[in-house]
Amino acid sequence: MTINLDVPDITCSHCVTAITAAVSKLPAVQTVDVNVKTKKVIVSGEMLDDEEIIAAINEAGYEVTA
Ligand SMILES: [Cu+2]
Repeated sequence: MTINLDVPDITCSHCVTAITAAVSKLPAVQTVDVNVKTKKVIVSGEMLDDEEIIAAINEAGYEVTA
């Protein structure tokens, strides 16, 4: 499965690195794609918990809008 999230505050490669690191730590996550242009985070894995992913992104300092 994949989860698609909008994170409007993604502005540079630092943001990409921070969000990728935070989300990659979650055990169910297989891949994390953070796109600076579209400001989207696309997460793939088995049995993903979107609440958990959103919490990890929030902890990294970013808000998820959708
Ligand atoms: Cu940045």
